Amino acid sequence: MTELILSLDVLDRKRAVSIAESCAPYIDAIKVGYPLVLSAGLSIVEDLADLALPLIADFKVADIPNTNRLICEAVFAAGFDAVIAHGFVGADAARTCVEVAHRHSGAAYIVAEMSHPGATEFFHGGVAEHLAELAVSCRADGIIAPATRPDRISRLREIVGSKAIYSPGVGAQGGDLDTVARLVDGVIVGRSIYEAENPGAEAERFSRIRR
Ligand code: 3DU
Repeated sequence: MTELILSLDVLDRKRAVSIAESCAPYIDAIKVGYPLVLSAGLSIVEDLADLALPLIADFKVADIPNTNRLICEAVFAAGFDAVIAHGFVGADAARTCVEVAHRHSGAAYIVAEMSHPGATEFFHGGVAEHLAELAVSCRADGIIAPATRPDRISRLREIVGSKAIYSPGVGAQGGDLDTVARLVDGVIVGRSIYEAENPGAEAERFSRIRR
């Protein structure tokens, strides 16, 4: 089963909770990032907790090991179940995120390659492969790989094996749901669902990948 993860990048707390509630039956997790946390505060986690879905903190943590540790401690103390971190800061810094996550019985995912057009400026020449190897050696639970470049997902799968691959970029960024769903453990979808007139109905449509 391929998971469907809702990327809840809306700024209004009430709207966020209402969208999450209507999508809840059709999704496997909710990804919360800076847009929502900076607008609504970390306490949004408490509002979403009633839905009993895993909450992923997409803070793309990218600092020195000590600061990464402090950030990840705050993430798990707030009630998140997983964190997304960058690997380009080096194995020591990325490993710190993984260690904090595992100490809290949570998960940590490393960004291997991003999905937007500009990502190719730096993610080329083996960089993403290196980051995927780093994720494996740091014992991360998985990687983030681009739905907009399915060939790259296949290449990174060769490196991470059975570790999870979660993939943003379907819909609004142009990635094709069915193509990507066959390659990954979870598809991350934001605008195509939360900007829809009926987000719950749209989430249900996307949830065909869970069957
Ligand atoms: O494009 P969407 O609206 O479906 O949202 C995708 C989400 O995934 C959004 O939160 C974005 O910040 C995140 N993301 C990427 O889109 C691409 C990446 O490489 C990593 C995260």
